[in-house]
Amino acid sequence: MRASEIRSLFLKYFEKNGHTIVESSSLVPSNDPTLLFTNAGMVQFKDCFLGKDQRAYTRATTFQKCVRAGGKHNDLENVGFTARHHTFFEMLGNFSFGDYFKKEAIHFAWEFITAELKFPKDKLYVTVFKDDDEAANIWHKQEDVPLDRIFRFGEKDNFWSMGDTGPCGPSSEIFFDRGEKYSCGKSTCSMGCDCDRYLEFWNLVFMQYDRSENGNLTPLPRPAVDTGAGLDRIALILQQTDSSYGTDLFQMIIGQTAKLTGQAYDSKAELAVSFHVVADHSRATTFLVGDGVMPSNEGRGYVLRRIIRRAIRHGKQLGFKAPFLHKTVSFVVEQMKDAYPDLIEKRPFIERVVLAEEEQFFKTLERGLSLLDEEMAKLDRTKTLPGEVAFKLYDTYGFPQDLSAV
Ligand code: ALA
Repeated sequence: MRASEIRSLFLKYFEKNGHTIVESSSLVPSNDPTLLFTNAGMVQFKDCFLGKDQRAYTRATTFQKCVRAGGKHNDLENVGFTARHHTFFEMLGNFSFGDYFKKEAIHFAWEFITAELKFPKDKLYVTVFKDDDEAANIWHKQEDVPLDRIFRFGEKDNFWSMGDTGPCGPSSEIFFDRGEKYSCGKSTCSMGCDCDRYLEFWNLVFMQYDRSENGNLTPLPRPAVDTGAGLDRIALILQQTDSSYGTDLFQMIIGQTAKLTGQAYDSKAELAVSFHVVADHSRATTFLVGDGVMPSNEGRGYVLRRIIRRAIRHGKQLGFKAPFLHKTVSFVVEQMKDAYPDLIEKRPFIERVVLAEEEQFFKTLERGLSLLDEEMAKLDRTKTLPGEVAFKLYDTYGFPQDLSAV
């Protein structure tokens, strides 16, 4: 099943179950100074959860553009190294604003996964918040999930908050066991292990509280539901690829990048990391610039600048000697324009902004990289770059710290 089919199957299923289809909001949250970027599907509904906004509907469904780089949910440094982390991704979601709660949320998710997507039940596991007997009972009694497939975890894994403040609540996650082949091989590897075997692909948050700046939790006016499923992860499972980079969301972008640089792509070779980083960061760059974020030295613009520079650094590994990112972002537009038609009109602007940023950085890149190489050659096996070198790379050559750390 192609990603485009997954998107529409999801929306259709929830529409059939009384949800209003709402468009993805911008990556720049409107009127929310507490967040750098839209990092989840619920962001555009924050005030609905808080009871400050009344809509014509109490059930909604979306596919939402998200960026998790900088801020509370930050996956930047994992990108390229795992099968599943991205700076930009699309989150499928269904939401209830004081309408249904745990029973229905669990039922919808399970029915969609097992009846519509047809995931085999014997590959699925669920988790609940440690004290949430109610959710555990619903999984077991209502959906027949065996008790030994229901795990309980604490705050870190099963309590979700959008940021340091705002709506939050206990959560219940659904995992797919990809099999022994993807295990890290450690004797401790079991459900919940951070490796690529047990893939968390869906999160149900039972929104119950508003967290204030001093950490106090105030009950929401009405309990609500916020769910999120990673489109790329569902595609990975259905298309049975090694990582999300093997899915149709990425293959064309990677294939075209390989053609452009003249290097073959092999998902198992060391160079694959650089292909993945370039593809991931090209997506984030396309959508961020498309939503009006400009590279700069502060705030959102600085996160974008870091993403662009990291992509260029990896592009160098792939053999690019001149600006290329303005071309890979155009592959992203090709790939995504059916789902996000506004990209067609924005394309010349995105390419212009990216090219200007690339040209500027390429000027200092070579010199910075030779300094970095020289210093790396001096390092022993601890591989710690002295602070003053990292600072010089930043200050003189515009290398953000995470770029030197690649
Ligand atoms: N808001 C929840 C998440 O992002 C669903 O995981």
